[in-house]
Amino acid sequence: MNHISPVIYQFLVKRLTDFRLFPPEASKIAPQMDALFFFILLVSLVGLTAVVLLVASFSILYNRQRHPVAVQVEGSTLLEATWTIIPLGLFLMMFVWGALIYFRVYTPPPNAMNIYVVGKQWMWKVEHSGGQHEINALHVPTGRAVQLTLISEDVFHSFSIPAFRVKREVIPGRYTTVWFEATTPGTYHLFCSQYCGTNHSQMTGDVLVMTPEDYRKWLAGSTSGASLAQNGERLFASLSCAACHNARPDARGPSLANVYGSRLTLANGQFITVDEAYLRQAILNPSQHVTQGYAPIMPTYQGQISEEGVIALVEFIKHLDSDYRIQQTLNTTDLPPGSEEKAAPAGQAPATQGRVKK
Ligand code: HEC
Ligand SMILES: [Cu+2]
Repeated sequence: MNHISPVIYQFLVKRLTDFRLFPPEASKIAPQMDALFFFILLVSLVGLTAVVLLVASFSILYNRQRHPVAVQVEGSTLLEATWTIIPLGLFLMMFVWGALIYFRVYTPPPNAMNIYVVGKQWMWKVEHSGGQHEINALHVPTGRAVQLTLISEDVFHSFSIPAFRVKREVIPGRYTTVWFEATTPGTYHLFCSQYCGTNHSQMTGDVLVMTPEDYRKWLAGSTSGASLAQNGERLFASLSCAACHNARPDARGPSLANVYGSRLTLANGQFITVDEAYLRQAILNPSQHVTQGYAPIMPTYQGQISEEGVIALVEFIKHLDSDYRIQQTLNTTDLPPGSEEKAAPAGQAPATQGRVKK
């Protein structure tokens, strides 16, 4: 080994000792995903071997020296049925198996803990609901379903954690979600897996999987003081949302308490279940879906709030379970002139037109 350069030698040693054909399996879905992968790989290899062997042996058995005159074979129903039905069965198996895993991957369990991820050229910004921020890092506990709500601030990205067998497009203007349950503490790679500009290859990070106790300690030690919902409450006040959403009987906008998860009737008669994506749309593009019983007077906030600001507002509205909270917010907001005399006595029933509770 003396005759190769020490740099190359070191490089080779490092590459070969760290070399893995496969990322570790660190999530609940990973072994299931791999089982399907290896099944497909096995079927492909068996198929490939059969084809190569047949081509090779036929070219020897039926070459021109042995068979100077070609014999026409008119067909065999049994043979044709066999090579149609067996592959069809195998492919249908792959399809059904794949579909089952697909539905599992894209349907987060209802009790999943939510973490927001904002992608931008060229970094990942992570927001925990406790207000912890991270850049190019994601801390998660083991044994708990974690849902990621992803959005891009600029171009298309793709969020990928190979050790979890998880990958999802990160799109500007729309929330996408993915979920996983980490099983093994450790540090894993996080990649942007879609070419997104010059420094795409640097859009990487670490996923730090911790035991629940360590995770709790990390959360406590990394808080910035205000939770996402509290930041949202501040924005709600400073953007004067409460001028209309103040839960008074004569309010111009609907009460937002408990709106998350409820079913709204829209002006066009459609029903819609309010989730994060709907709240985001309602703030940035209010004329798209107008709630029944209200005039389309809400201004758009497109371009005025960053994606992180929208996330904070969405979290605030998600956690809003009583009108009391908004009225508190209201007291800290400068009301437009003339709205004071509209103040309703405390305890007044909130405006809940057009809303059906789930
Ligand atoms: C000028 C009054 C006005 C202001 C200011 C206003 N809204 Fe609205 N908002 C409305 C009205 C009216 C509706 C119902 C009609 C519709 O859907 O557009 C509404 C609907 C919504 C909805 C959909 C939920 C539902 O029950 O219909 C959300 C979420 C929302 N607003 C959030 C906000 C936030 C956050 C702000 C501040 C950034 C804000 N609004 C500022 C008037 C307002
Ligand atoms: Cu990217």
